[in-house]
Amino acid sequence: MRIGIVCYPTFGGSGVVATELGKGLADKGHQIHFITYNQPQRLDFLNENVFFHEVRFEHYPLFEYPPYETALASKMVDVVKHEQLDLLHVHYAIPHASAAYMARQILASEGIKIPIITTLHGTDITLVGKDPGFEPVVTFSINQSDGVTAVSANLAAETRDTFHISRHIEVIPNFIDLSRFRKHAKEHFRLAICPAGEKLLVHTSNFRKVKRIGDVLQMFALLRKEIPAKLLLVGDGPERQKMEILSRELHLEQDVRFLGKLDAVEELLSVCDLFVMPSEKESFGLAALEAMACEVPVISSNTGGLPELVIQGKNGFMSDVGDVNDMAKNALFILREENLPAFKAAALERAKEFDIHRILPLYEAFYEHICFKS
Ligand code: GMT
Repeated sequence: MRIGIVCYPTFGGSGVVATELGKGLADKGHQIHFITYNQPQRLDFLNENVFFHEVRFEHYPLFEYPPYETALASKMVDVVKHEQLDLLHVHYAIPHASAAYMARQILASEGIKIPIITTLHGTDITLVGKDPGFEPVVTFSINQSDGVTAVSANLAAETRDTFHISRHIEVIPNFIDLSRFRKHAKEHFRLAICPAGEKLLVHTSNFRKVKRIGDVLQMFALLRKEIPAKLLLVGDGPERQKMEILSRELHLEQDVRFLGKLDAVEELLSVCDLFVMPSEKESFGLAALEAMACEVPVISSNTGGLPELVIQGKNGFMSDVGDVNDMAKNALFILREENLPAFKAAALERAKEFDIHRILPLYEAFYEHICFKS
């Protein structure tokens, strides 16, 4: 098939999923056309089936808010026409689903049919989408998409509830490339950070409020009173500076390192003992799946789609949002010498259930179903 993929090209989970999906489909012989404003972060390879179309437009002094959606819809029209696409698959509803609707209407007026699939990733529904400033357009464009998928059953249910939508939403979970996310032998790095054999905890995110990084630090402060441990914080975003200050206030600066954005996060995860994700909301928790694939168990909140990934007491533990005491207690349990190996093994076993080779066929089947129906 010839498929147009529209996504955010940044480090965010939705962009990562869209890019990895495109790569996987290209490997299976589909022709993939990425349409976005920058080269997607993980599109750093050569493949004869992958094309990148940059959304560009001239800035004009009148535009206090650049009309990205108009430029994106125009680019979609252009690519669908000239590359003879069979399908447009947009990731993250805002503003991709409404831009796709506009493109489909323009193409229809010229006698060209193009089905649209929208994949919902989380904050496009749970945080931004339900804002009254966006809600009518989000509801309309979800209803108008030819097919809609969500990355967890919880997100599908929340979408139906929030937007009073009764249409079918196909649940296709996120996935992982186990040839990249696996245990890498980087013990020298671990030795440098934990010279006295301390336990190593890690959190990766875009440092937004929804991630509750303060809870990571609070829980680590409790844990460190009991055992020697170090914490790595990977990523960057609006909360970073506040968290650096909090880490000093909690007297953790000797044991906490802020590493900023990292490309080869799998190499770092490989040497860690425990991943911490205490988010307020998490539609799926791709970062936790990446950790599991590197044999790292997870301490998380029991929110959103996380219960569809974490198995209580097996590959990790979930606690109520904000319950840092329970998180610290569970972390201590997992990190005990007699428990850690079983949790690590269970983390990998769970990750294997989300192997890209299992999930890609679900997308292909859904594409075929929607194209046949349209
Ligand atoms: O977590 C974020 O803030 C980024 C966001 C995104 O759209 O890039 O992530 C969402 O999509 C990911 C990929 O499907 C999911 O794994 C994350 O759980 C989800 N984030 C939230 O729901 C907060």
